[in-house]
Amino acid sequence: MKCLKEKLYKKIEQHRPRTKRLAKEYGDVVVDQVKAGQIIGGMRGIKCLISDISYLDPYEGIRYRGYTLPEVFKLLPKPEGAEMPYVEGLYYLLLTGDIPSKEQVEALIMDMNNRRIIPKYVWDVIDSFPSESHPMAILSAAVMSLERESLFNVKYRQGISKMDYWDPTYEDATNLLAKMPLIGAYIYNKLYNPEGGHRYPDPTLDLGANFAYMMGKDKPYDDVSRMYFIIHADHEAGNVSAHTGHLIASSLSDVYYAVSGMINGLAGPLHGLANQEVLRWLQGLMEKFGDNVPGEEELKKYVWDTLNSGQVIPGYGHAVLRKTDPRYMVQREFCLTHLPDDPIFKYVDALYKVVPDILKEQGKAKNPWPNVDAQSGVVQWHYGVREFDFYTVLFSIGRAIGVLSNIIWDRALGYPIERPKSITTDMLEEMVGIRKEEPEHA
Ligand code: HAX
Repeated sequence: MKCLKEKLYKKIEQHRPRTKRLAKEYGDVVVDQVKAGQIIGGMRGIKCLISDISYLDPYEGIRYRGYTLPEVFKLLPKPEGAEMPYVEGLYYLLLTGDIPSKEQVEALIMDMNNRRIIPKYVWDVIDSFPSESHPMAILSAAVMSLERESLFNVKYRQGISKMDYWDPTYEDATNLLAKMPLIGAYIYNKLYNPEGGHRYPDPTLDLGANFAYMMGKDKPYDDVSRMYFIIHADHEAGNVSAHTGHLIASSLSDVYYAVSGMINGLAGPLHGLANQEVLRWLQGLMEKFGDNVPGEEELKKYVWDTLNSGQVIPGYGHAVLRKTDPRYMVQREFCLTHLPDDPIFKYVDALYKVVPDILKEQGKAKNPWPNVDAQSGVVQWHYGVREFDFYTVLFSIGRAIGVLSNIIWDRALGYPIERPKSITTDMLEEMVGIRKEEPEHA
């Protein structure tokens, strides 16, 4: 794909002196300090990673290359008659920082369509899994199995210069991105639609429309897919999935290892799996009350019961955000337009009115507002994807766009292997001034 790759190379050449200058001339400037609470608290808030792909402001939410989500949805080119933009356009934006023209996106779509062929052994790997396996485990293994296709590894063994690492990484990343929707749809059909559900991709379609086609879903599921993959693409660099991908790739493991690891990190209920947990939690509520949303008091009781049993409210809270997640709002607006009477949407909306106040009253969660996962299952459910174990696979396809873009830039800017320092509890106690007690047996 000459056009995007050439543009990317120009951007890389422009950016390299900035990174070099920071490292050489400003390496000793202090930009943050680390508190003991951050060391035992999951490194929360420590400024120690760099990513130009996206930035997450606690009150404003995510910006991709400086653009808010509403701006991204407005500015990126769309297929004829579609409500949502091309996913491929987002990949272009994340890689270059520029909003592409429709022609540029169409050229990229054609290029990605040529990268969709999947070796038979990948289907065999997927087929070899028992049908009770979690789709995230299957996805991770399928991506891992593709590792033998890595061009980066071939070039590395041939002695490629460090300055050129980004090039085969771009090839690997774009190949993987083109293939992931096929793998995801194949997993869905294997697990939930085994009687003839599998469809080969249609080379005339863009990524979102092709995914809908392979899932066997009619319009507007193509727009749902585009929206879903775009909002999940990146959330700056410190979240578990993005950080895992970056960390693995920092040892020069190829993108297949990195994205498989990213998928494994996303599969935790505090992160990507929260979207399936939201549906599971909602079902408990709906089993009790059916399609008629109960009154506030009954909802409040259900929320308090969950909290009092020691569980978290899935889909609420965030490590960085301190307001309602704009990714939640994008989906809420879609629901208000397309499925205002959907019973689950009504539940989700009713909960939005009671959960934040309850979390505030409980006084533990730093952010009482809903995150992306509180809404995303609702949309999928409405359009017939009701096997909620599958939802995080959709998240993974979206998240791969950001993680892969970041890895290409990591290689282009020559970021080193990641290696923070750990200390022992004894050391930390000493650093904060805790005096050692006499051992009991002394
Ligand atoms: N329900 C109940 N309690 C919550 C809560 C929620 N939704 N969110 C936070 N808390 C609790 C924490 O468990 C913690 O309790 P303890 O002090 O007893 O350990 C306390 O409030 C302080 O936590 P915090 O600082 O506000 O939140 P963290 O940065 O530690 O964690 C999480 C952020 C997203 C993991 C957290 O808010 C949570 O568990 N939310 C529910 C699960 C969820 O929706 N995850 C998806 C997040 C978005 C995402 O990554 N998507 O992929």
